Amino acid sequence: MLSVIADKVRRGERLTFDDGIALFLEPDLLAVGALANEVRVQRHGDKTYFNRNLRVEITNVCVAECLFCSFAKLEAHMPGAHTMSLEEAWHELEARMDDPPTEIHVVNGLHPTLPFSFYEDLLRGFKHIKPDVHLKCFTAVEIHFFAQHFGMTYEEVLVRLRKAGLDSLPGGGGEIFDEDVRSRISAGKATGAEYLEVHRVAHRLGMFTNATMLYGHIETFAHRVDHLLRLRTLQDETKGLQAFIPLAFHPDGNGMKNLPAPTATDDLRTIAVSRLLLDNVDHIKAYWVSLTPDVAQIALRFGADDLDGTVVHETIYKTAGSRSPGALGDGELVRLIREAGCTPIERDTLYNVVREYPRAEVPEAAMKVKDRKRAAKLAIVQDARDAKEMNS
Ligand code: V47
Repeated sequence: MLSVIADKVRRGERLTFDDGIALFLEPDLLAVGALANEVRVQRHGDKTYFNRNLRVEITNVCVAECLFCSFAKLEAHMPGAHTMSLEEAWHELEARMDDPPTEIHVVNGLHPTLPFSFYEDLLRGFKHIKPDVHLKCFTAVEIHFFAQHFGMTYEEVLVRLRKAGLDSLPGGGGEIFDEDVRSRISAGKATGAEYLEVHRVAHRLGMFTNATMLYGHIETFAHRVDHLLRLRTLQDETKGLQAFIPLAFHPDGNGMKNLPAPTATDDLRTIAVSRLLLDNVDHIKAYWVSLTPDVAQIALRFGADDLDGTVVHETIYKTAGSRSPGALGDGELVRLIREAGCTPIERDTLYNVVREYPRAEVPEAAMKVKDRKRAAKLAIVQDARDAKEMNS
């Protein structure tokens, strides 16, 4: 069966729902990964992207009750509930202006009482501090909530936020589109159709967005394939999706804590199947916070071409049991990429190249200790030179 699918992929033929299921059931995981890597290499060669981004989670107060979420608090007075003031949020950026991020990624709970002007002021303030920072803020679920809560259409919400500085939408809130699964794990927020419609409207307005899928809980392979194909259909229509990010379920401290987390082979297979089915989406992200840096690095040879970014200050996965570090320096991301035999590219949010790093001649791990030390020293000197050049 895999050889039939491989022939289709090599002929540039579109894969079907049944092909997707067959890829999930194929015993030879490495062969599925190799096929996905072929597609990845055809699209991007060995280029592997990352960016310098700052995550800001303004509030964890949220009226939705998602079973998988360990981050949200239903009401503002509950222990652990927090909402930043605008000044506190802006300070997150001000404090990093020595080595500023190129992107701010904001994810919030659905807060019942913050006024719409709070979100507009938030964006304006960030742009005031750093006019060229890219603001990737508010998931489609949040945009749907704003529309309902403030009595606006999706278009009206997006137009007002764009005027205040919004540049693109992150992919959060995709979960699983299947109506039955979605109503069981995340009632009280945008449906799959509404999530897709927000993205459709954003694309129509000329914005780019990302999309996600939360896998490894109560859904089946059929639900995952269905999710991927609904995204592929949207992308055929709008071409506005930049990247797809499969998110591995983390069970600690949430309403599905009795379920085991997906294993590394499931993570790698899901990345590979996503690459193969989403033939019209350019980038597949191996989000290291969700996968761990180790699995994310291997995923770069299973179809993924992007590690997301430095992600300073993430708490959604931390509270759900992630053992990934809180942030990775660009040097660490570069090393992970190089050791996977790929060429690191620092990008901005829209995939413009900020800096291309040379590919490692010899994998660092293959060097003698004294050469590794020398290489590390040279890299530090080079980084310092580059930083000086960029600042002059
Ligand atoms: O929307 C919440 C998910 C998302 C858990 O667009 C969980 O570039 C696993 O969307 N286990 C937020 N997942 C993160 C996100 C994201 C990350 C990186 C890049 C981009 C992008 C977007 O995390 C939420 C939800 O779907 N999530 N709880 C959990 N226990």
